[in-house]
Amino acid sequence: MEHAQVLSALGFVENELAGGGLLVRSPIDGAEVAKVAETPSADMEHVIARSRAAFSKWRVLPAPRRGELVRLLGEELRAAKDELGALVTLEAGKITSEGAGEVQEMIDICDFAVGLSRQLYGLTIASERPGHKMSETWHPMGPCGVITAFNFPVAVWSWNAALALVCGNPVIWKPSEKTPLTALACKKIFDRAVSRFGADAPEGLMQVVIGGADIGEALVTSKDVPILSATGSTRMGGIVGPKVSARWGRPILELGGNNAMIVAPSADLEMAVRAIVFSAVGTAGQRCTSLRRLIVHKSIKDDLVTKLAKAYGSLPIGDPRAEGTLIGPLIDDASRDAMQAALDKARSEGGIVYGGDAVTAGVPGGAYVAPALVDMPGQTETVKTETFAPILYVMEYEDLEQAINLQNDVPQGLSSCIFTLNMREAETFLSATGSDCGIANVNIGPSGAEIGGAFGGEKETGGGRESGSDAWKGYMRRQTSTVNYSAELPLAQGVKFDL
Ligand code: UN1
Repeated sequence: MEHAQVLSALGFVENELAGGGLLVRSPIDGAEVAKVAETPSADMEHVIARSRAAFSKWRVLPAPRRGELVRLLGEELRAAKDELGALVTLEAGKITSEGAGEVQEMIDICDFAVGLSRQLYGLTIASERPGHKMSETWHPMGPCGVITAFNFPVAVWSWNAALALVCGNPVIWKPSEKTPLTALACKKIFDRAVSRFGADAPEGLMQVVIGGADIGEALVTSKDVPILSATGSTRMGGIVGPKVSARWGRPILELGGNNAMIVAPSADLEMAVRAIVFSAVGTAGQRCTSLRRLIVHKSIKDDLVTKLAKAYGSLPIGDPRAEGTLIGPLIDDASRDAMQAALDKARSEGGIVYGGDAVTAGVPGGAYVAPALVDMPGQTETVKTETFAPILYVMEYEDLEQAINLQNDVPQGLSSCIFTLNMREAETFLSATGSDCGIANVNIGPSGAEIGGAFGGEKETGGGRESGSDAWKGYMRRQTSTVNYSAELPLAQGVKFDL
């Protein structure tokens, strides 16, 4: 689909995306797609006040009723899947199947959140005092700020928004400046769900704010935004996290990854090669879960590298809209330059680089690159640094303990995996002495997680959890209640305090 077609299919009208101060270019060919109006930073105070007013109404609706809005959102997303996927392709450069897959991830989290809206369970707890009952209840918190990155421009919002909304919290979303259109399209889709839902949805329940650091700063520093979920670089999280904590807000951080795969001697190499290629070069290496380090047993390293080099040699790079393309463009020229700089640095550290060149791929104007395989003599400084591009560093190991140490010896802790048919190795990798990451897989790659599990990681990845499992608890406050239904007033711990 052409730009104009995609935008009008999503309900944008002529001139709606003209004349604003934020220029949007498609990474596919550098063409100007829109000029989006930015939110004046002076408006942020009103945005936050609107969100607080929405909170006072939204929190008293029963959670299953709140879930109904998210159910309708899921329906609207199903109806708009092709168009929104196409806009993700246009604005973020993902291949068509990955654009659609990202929207499917949104639909999945909506389904999950609808079920969750009837399962915001607390505990009952045995009291040590006679005639007493203890329990805990989960309550809404207030406005939830969501700051997202360009690489999953819509799914990450939906993980946060679907949970926040069923948990009783309004949402204020600041998308990446590189991908405002997909956010505005989601707002339109959300508004369609709201109009079907009816008047129970307060005005300002989900707001999108467009702009740069000053807009983000308003969310980060406002005491009226108790939850701030931010996805992006470790550098960004290092600024945002302490500021939110300093005002006693709750940060949910999902930052850098430097994800590894250990390939053991017993591994099914054909399967490993497929998993490696998808996770290292899919999304042009721009997932936070992308595979960046390969730790291969020395007995199979040559064989695996030969197979990989062969697979890398025939990868279709080009226009992400074209059928058969597997690698689209990087988001911009700065990313391509950062990739080239990382490869130069790896060379200076003794790395042997295969591929990695900038290519035109038949589409002038985009930052296209051939993915790089880099044979490294060890885990150097460059290998320990996340570069958001398709670079795969290959290292060898002799025993599993050494492999696990290498896997863990980086500042980041998002995702990890092992390919092995040896049950002892697999279970060791998943044990307390194994991977130190938030995600640890066996015989699948580190990327492409389903929404049912909690998503996030340790160390410089920030420690936050989003999406499935009980990540919803991060969006609510827990209240412990003790009720005395006796006619006595015994104190806990046997304390006597008789008047
Ligand atoms: C991200 O790159 O920020 O596991 C999120 C995955 C996707 C989400 C990635 N489900 O690769």
